Amino acid sequence: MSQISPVIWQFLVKWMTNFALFPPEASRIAPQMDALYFFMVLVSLIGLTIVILLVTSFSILYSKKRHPVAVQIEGSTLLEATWTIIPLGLFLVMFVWGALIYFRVYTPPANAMNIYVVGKQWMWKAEHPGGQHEINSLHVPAGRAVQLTLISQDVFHSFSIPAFRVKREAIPGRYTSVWFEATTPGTYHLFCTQYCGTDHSHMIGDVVVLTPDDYKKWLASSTSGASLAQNGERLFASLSCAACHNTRPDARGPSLANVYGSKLRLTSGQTVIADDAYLRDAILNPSQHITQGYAPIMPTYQGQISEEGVIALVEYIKNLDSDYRVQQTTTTTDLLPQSEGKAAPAGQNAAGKDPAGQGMVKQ
Ligand code: HEC
Ligand SMILES: [Cu+2]
Repeated sequence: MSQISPVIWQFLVKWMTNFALFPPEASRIAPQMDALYFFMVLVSLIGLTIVILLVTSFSILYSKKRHPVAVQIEGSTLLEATWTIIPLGLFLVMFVWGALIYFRVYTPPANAMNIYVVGKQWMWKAEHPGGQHEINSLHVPAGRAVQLTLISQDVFHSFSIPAFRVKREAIPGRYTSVWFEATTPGTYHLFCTQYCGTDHSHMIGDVVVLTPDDYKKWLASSTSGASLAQNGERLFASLSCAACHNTRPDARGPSLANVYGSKLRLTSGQTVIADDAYLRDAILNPSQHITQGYAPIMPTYQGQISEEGVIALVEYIKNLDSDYRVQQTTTTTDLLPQSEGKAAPAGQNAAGKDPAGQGMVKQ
């Protein structure tokens, strides 16, 4: 007997770690998520125990041998109220608790650093603001809020990091986001958790959590020479966007400086916030929402720009402060991880120019 139990124990431990049934808790949200999970397991176990006890004791107490003649019971309001209200209370606790965690997971803090992730059959491509890109791996610093902006290039995928307890769908045509703060340096699994075709099972990778110093080193060693915003600047020039979007007084399109995060009034009377998703849509489906005061002359770029290209353009527009130029310093690593919030430092040339003076309708 004493021989067997350590063997079973070892087997259990090995099984738990190797089969990843219970992955490590490597993000800030993970222990909170697990607490709710354990609470639910506990409630279920208590419920199961009560049911089993009642079934066995009743079948003994009220067996045909002891009670040959059945007695009809007409019901008890007290009893029914009890077994309704107690479970209702328990389920409401789970609901509120779950909702609180849900909102926490899907509301990134304002100072989160943003990494774009593009899913496609069958790989994950990550794009860092400094221009570093990687496939089926994701390097992030520990102790810092990281927001992922996800999109798919083809079908639905789902991006999941079990050790962080986060998961989010990557949807074609729409940005979605999720955030986490990794706590422990190490390498963790990354999965696509939505069946997406033949090689779905190969759509896996590693999340590498580095200390902030190592992360800086990694950024420096994997730089591609140009930041996302700079790639966007190049695309902006080569697609002739500047023919309409420029700083000339007779420009045919609105100034895009400072447009990110602003409120735009549309000809339909609606007001919209120009977030990432809106910028993407403004480039691909311009006729869907015309900014007030402008003619619907912007051509669609649907099918002409890759998802990575759109990301670069969006990142470029996000970093335009007053002029159609991004700072050269955005090339490298110094934009991360100290600078909270915006990826690129604000331009020095911000002085004096009022972007709203360009005829942009802003509230
Ligand atoms: C033929 C002129 C023209 C070209 C070329 C053009 N645009 Fe536009 N763009 C406009 C006009 C006019 C609007 C405002 C009306 C509207 O919303 O469609 C606009 C709106 C936008 C908006 C929404 C922001 C706002 O304030 O309304 C974005 C973002 C944008 N353009 C980006 C681009 C990008 C990126 C390119 C190049 C890939 C581009 N545009 C090429 C004329 C143009
Ligand atoms: Cu997939």
